[in-house]
Amino acid sequence: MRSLRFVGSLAVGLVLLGTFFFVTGVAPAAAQEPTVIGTFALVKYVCSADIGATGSTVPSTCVDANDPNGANVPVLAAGSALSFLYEATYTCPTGSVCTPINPISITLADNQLPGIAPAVYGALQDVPSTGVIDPTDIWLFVVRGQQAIHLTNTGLTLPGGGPIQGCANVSDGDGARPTYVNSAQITGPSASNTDTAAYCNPVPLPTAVPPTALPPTAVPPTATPIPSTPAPVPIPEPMTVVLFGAGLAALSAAMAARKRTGK
Ligand SMILES: [Ca+2]
Ligand SMILES: [Ca+2]
Repeated sequence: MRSLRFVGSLAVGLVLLGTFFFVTGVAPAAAQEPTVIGTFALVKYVCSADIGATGSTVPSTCVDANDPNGANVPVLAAGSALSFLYEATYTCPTGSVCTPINPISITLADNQLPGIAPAVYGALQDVPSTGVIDPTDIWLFVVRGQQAIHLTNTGLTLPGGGPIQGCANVSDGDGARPTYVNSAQITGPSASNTDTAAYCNPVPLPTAVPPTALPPTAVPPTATPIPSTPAPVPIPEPMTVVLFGAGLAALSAAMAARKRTGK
């Protein structure tokens, strides 16, 4: 009799408990999937500007640039401002209940930026917005204060390796050249993912060539003036003196006198 009353009480209790869960919609803990850590997907961007400390979108100056020879690899002048942006998406396996992740419990490591920890930039999606990374949240992290490296420097070796030959298909059409590639990894509790980004410099302009000294201009020989033909000197005609009259008589007398005197 006592056992019948116990069974009856248990049945009533189960009915009441079932009614409570039906009304509140809260499932008993024993019926839930085990709480798990979700997965992270990482997209690493290279940004051709200082994108600031905070934001809730991926700035237009940022490109994914996974393929070092892709057409979207930015061409950045050496010394120009540069940022890196890291987009982390947290997802939960279907049918599982995932633990929200505290941002400080994940790490972002960039193989070309040893010792630099990306800082929280903002969230593309943050539901609920309670300061933790919930399933379906998308959070952004940033590294600022970078400058594009002069990648053609002789003997340059980057911390994570390279430069490598890339930028074969960028829009300037100047072909392959030394290219920077970095790989970032996000690691949360029991989850990780990697992604890359790349950039290169513009092909240096040809070194200005000083103007070549022109050979002296050949001076055409001065034309020798052709002397003008002197006017012919008139040759005087032989002169015949004809004496007549008194002149002839005087000449004859003078000749006769010279004959007498013997002179
Ligand atoms: Ca990328
Ligand atoms: Ca959140």
